Amino acid sequence: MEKYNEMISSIDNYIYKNFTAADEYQKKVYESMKYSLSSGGKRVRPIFSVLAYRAFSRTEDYEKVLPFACAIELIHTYSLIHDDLPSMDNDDIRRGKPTNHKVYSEAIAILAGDGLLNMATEVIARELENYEELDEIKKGIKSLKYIFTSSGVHGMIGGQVIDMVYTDEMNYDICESMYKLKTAALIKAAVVSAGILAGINDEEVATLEEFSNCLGMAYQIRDDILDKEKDLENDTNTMLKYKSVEELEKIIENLTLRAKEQLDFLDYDTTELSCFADSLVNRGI
Ligand code: GRG
Repeated sequence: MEKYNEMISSIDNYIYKNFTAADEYQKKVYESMKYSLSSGGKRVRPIFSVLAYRAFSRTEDYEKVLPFACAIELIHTYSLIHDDLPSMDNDDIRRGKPTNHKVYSEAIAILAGDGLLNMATEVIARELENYEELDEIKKGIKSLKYIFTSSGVHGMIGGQVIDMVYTDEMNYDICESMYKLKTAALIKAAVVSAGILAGINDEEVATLEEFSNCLGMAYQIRDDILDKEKDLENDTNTMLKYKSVEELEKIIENLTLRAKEQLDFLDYDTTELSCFADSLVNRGI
């Protein structure tokens, strides 16, 4: 990940500049939001936004995608805070540190998650306010819509609902649907919203959706393999309940291949995107 350090600094600067002013009453919730934003996240989704924007706009400059990339990281962070709550996964530790509600209380953790989700909209709206060209405004709104649809009830939230509600009926197929929504949807939001902003057409959007779905699934399955011991201890619903590590390695390989085939259909230089995808699915091995 070292090669992305400069990009991560730009992303982080953009994120933290939203936290400049807080009066006494808001300090606690701001602190709680910043705690989870700065506790060691890899910034996978905003890196995807930047790489996709650079590829599909055919430019090196990525200033324009930063509000969208940053919004997706804010949404990702809220989802992790809420996922750890006693009423959801009830986790004490995330990224090797106490979870948000353990440090700031359950009430503040809920509000910090809400605050981050709200901030995601504010950041994009503030950017759109400065757009002047109609075509640019349309692309910005389409991109915004894509992000919030993918993270909503028909996307990430829907995946979390499957996780919470279908525990007893869980099987391989339900688990696959859950991964598609819970994990792949937000990765898809990052890649596709950046593509839309860069001006790709509907056919290219569909190709990128397939790329992101396959990659998001492979990313989650790699996560399952890496977290095998912990998940077994907590009886977490993962694909390891239905397939062996060897079978899952094969599935990762096929998904990655299918993801990269999609990039070959696109008439852009997607080398960086493909390289980042490889580093994610091969992490820890
Ligand atoms: C509460 C609405 C709501 C949704 C929660 C994201 C999520 C849905 C739950 C978190 C637990 C989980 C297994 C999510 C799957 C996605 C995933 C692999 C998250 C971790 O993403 P990384 O690896 O995390 O990018 P870092 O820590 O690097 O930010």
